[in-house]
Amino acid sequence: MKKVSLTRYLVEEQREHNTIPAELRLLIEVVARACKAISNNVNKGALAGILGSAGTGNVQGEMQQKLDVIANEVLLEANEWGGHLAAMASEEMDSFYETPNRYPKGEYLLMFDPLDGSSNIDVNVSIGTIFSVLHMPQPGQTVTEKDFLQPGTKQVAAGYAVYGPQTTLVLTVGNGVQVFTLDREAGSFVQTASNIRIPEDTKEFAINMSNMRHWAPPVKRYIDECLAGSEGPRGKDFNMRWIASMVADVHRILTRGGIFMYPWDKREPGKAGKLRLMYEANPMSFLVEQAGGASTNGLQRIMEIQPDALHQRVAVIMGSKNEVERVTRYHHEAG
Ligand code: AHM
Ligand code: MG
Repeated sequence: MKKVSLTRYLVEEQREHNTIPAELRLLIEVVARACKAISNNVNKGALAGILGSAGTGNVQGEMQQKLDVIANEVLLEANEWGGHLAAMASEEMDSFYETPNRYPKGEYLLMFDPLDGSSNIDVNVSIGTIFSVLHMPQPGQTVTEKDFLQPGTKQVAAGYAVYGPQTTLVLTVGNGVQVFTLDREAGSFVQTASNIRIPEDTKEFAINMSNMRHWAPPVKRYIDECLAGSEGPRGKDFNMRWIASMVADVHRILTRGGIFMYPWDKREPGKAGKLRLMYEANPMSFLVEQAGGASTNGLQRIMEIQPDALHQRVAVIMGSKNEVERVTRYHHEAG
């Protein structure tokens, strides 16, 4: 079987489908290289002194881990000089980072959650990096926050790396979802699955059950029906998984199906959920939809939401199409 590296995939994809201009190819390769560096840090763990708290808080008031800060710096440094980016925005930075004047400015905007699943870093459970790419609306102009506030349908590429038993990079440029595994000896990502598809039906759900008392009635109804098993209205037994790293939970769903939910929660009504639209929900929705799944906030397709702030939060329901449509229908029925 021929070994297709990430570089070869990007070159051939451009040749055949014209979806990856040279600047975008450079951008994706640089992000992949940064993920390799983060993966090396993750692997060393305590040996490199990278575990534990950084002693600082981020813009959302969450405590930062050392690895949150390291991963953010690795991504910024890797991407600032290549000439492919106008600016970057990150879950770990208050405002966006414009390409410094000493470097040429490119036509893309990059957004990332540098280290997703921070609560799992110190306990040696899978974590990851999520990224999303947009066009800069007017390349050459000074960047403003408004330039980033484009709906997810405008993404030109999105992906994530999951640092688990293997380091895996999952990518879409709008033409299916491709999976690459890091070959540590060769030092490169090698394609290990192509055009993956999420089964439309599932018997597996992922939600943090400890928040049950705070959920809205449609979410409670859906989970109650799953829990009732073969005796209940669904007529089948469901299994539950919750890794508490969105990358790892969504990776499982892309691999074997399932539904992932981080719903709206009545504790913080104004916030609409825990996960971030620009750094987590949009890129993951793009991947899930490209693999034949669906993704909504309970009422509308996540990728059609017009963002009004960089750090905006959103309720997330994504995965196997028929299940996501069911939960969305329950929301509409509840008015
Ligand atoms: P993070 O980006 O700060 O790590 O937060 C996002 C994570 C998701 O990966 C995961 O699905 C969720 O938070 C877990 O939250 P909880 O600890 O409430 O289960
Ligand atoms: Mg995250």
